[in-house]
Amino acid sequence: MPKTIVVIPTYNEANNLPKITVALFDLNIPDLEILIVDDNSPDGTGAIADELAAQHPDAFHVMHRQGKGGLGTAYIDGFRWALAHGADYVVQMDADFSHSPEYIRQFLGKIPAYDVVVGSRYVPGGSVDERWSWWRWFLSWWANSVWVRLALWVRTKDATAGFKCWTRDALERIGLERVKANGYVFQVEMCYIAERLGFRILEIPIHFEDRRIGQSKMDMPVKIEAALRVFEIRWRHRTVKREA
Ligand SMILES: Nc1nc2c(ncn2[C@@H]2O[C@H](COP(=O)(O)OP(=O)(O)OP(=O)(O)O)[C@@H](O)[C@H]2O)c(=O)[nH]1
Ligand SMILES: [Mg+2]
Repeated sequence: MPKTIVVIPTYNEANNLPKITVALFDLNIPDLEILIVDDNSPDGTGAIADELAAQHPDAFHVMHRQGKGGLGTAYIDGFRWALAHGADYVVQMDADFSHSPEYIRQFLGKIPAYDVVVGSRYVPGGSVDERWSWWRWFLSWWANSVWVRLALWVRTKDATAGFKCWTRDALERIGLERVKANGYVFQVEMCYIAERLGFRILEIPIHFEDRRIGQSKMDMPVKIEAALRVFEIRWRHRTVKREA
């Protein structure tokens, strides 16, 4: 049986963590384990994760980091841990139910025929929260379907997607030490390297729901910074090439 490790970074997800854990274990996927990467969340998410680890000692693990270190490094640390602990497949997802655990079965059904499966909002059948204003929808569509595609020439329709399943081999070939982005563009950087390396990438449509608890932090300065950082990514990986 291949081993699947679901890596979930958390910062102040005390209310979501127990629920997402139940939802994941209820999938009854054999050999599925969860790794939480918590950054000493002020709301006590780390202690809740420790309780869950005590309840499921073989299948639930926690990495405690000292303070808010950002989503990108949380994923890199989590991926490294997953590889070191024998994962064949690594799923990345948020704790806030924007990424419905229901899709994981579909992801695993397509792996390992693909190197990475992406839960995509912008392929036919994909959608975003009905509560999004047209302006928010337009900005997100423009960022993904126009800006990133033009700036980086990526073909992936949802280059900022954060819900993915990687094979072990794909993460090893990426070489996690070369991934440097830590904010919202972390997902774009991973996508760009995957395309440069010629990975077989499959986008599966998902419905993306907004977090139910808590407020979004994606304000305009953060968006502009992310938009400009794609050039940094292009420069950094200019020599990365598909292996023969
Ligand atoms: N460990 C860690 N986790 C983080 C950090 N920042 C965000 N996260 C987690 O990463 C996932 C995605 O972050 P979100 O805050 O949901 O980002 P978002 O979906 O763009 O924004 P929202 O609209 O607030 O949902 C969630 O599970 C967060 O708890 C961080 O600095 N460290
Ligand atoms: Mg979110």
